[in-house]
Amino acid sequence: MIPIDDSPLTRDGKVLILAYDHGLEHGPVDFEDVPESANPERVFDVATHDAVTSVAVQKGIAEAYYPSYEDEVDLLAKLNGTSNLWRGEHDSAVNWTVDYAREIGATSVGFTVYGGSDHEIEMVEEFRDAQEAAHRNDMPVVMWSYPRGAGLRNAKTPETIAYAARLGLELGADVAKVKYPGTQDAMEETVRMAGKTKVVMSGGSKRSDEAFLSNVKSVIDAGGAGLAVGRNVFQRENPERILDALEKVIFEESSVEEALEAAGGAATPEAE
Ligand code: FBP
Repeated sequence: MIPIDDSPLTRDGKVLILAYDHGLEHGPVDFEDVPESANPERVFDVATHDAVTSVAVQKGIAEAYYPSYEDEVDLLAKLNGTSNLWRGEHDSAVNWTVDYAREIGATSVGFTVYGGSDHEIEMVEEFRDAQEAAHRNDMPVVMWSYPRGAGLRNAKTPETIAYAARLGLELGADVAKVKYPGTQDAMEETVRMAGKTKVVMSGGSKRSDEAFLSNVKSVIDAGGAGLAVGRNVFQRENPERILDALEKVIFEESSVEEALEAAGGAATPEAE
């Protein structure tokens, strides 16, 4: 673990990562509702919002688009990732090295570990190499800690999510990105298990402003550091609006109601 409170990944100790690796992980289906979301420039433009601490992308997007945004946006290199076309046991290819990510301008790295997969051992060993290389270069490491695999039942129970956060601490992640465990109490336990590793919630599929912001508020109230979010931002017609509200909840400790009011009132996704 390295001190990360002075790194661009954090603002006042909090984190809001805008994740945009969905074209690889899920495919074009994630861009269907808002066709312009397939254009990475739209997401980099959105990432210039003050609420966003870093944008997380894969190598190809970083190489092709980041040079135009390097003065305005902080880059988190998502080092591994696998397409939804892969039908085998959960695993993730390492697509770029820490050194190459640094050359492109990344200041932090992200790495998925599927604890419980038949490939857990190799994934953890790959994580070791990336974590050590990143820390030698003072780059924070975010673990996408997602217990998954054919032999793993109930991957989303609070106990499993707390275990996922603990994997982050044990394996040297500075930030563990986990699914929301369902309640604030469960989130508190998840944060407790993570010790000095910061915990951020994985955004998940698109839902209403109120439902999404309530989850985020519960993470902050539980001592979590924030959020790594993709679909709940880029699948909205007006991503800036939800970022205005997220800025209030994450960095200003506002209530959901105050945040929505500041962002111009509640809107369901359907009403956008
Ligand atoms: P979302 O906020 O859209 O869930 O994005 C976060 C993220 O971890 C992405 O980095 C990744 O592409 C996706 O979720 C993985 O989602 P899934 O849980 O379906 O594998």
